[in-house]
Amino acid sequence: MRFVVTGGAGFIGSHIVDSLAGLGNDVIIFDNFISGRKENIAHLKENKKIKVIHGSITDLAILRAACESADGIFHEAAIASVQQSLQNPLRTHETNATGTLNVLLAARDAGVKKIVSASSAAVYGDNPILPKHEEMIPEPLSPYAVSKITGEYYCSVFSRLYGLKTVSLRYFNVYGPRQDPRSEYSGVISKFIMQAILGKPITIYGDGEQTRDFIFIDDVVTANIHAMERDVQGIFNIASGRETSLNKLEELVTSVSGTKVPVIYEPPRSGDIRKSLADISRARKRLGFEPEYTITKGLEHTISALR
Ligand code: UD2
Repeated sequence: MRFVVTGGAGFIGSHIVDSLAGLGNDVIIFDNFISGRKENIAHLKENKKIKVIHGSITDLAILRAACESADGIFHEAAIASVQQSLQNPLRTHETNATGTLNVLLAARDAGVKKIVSASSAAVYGDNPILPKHEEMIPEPLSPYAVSKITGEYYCSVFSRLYGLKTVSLRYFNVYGPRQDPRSEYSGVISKFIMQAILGKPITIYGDGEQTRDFIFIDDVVTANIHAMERDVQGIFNIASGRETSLNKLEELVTSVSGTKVPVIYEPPRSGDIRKSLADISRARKRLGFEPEYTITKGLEHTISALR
């Protein structure tokens, strides 16, 4: 089959491309290479079934050309940062909300059968009720969260109005190889690992008792493939269903990497969510999703890749 992966050179997108390529599919990697990186897809250079289109999802004409004769689209392209959305809400809206609308329009007009689109746990906001389940009323607290819930609404409307099948996956805290640790807002696991490997102090914002539901990249890829293959539509939490505190995470990173580095506690980040845990029963039941990686196993893979 033929698939388009928007954001196909990014952290999550490039792993989806690997999986699709491994199954013998034709794949179009669609990426503007702002956060996507050539290194993430360099190993696919010789694969004749993979094509790279350098373009932005804000450009409907290039998207249309990319989506011609595609069977399905994995839509991962986004500005995936809450903090950047606070600084430039319009840019986040253009890429994440209008960009998703463009992908849906291109898909509809090209007769694409299905879109699996990346959403985020950010749509739940700081509602203290745990675990978060898909029926809860969204409480977006940032332009990023608004842009993601808007993308979800467009998906469901396109499914109702035009018969385009859509799935939105609400990712919780995804981690794994190729997650870039170098930006100020990189995922905490990639940062902790980098600091541990370099022998630098690990920084914890707040008291470290905040929790996250961390999910390893390979489990996220499996969820995407199931969402495309199965006759399902709608919204699904993609997470491990387990809560890990930042203090526990620091212990795990140092013990798995066999390093000993000082821990520095700094004031909490403004807007930081205190607790995060997903109810994954809907994904289990309807996607056949079962996370395979414990946090320890996922950390082992991520540490050896980053080394
Ligand atoms: C995650 C997503 C984000 C958005 C958001 C929705 C990632 C990387 N980001 O943000 O895109 O969907 O959820 O709520 O998955 N921390 C430290 N030290 C560090 C870095 C972080 O203590 O050096 C803390 C941080 O204050 C937070 C936790 O670690 O309490 C997780 O931070 P993060 O940036 O990895 O992800 P999060 O949950 O803010």
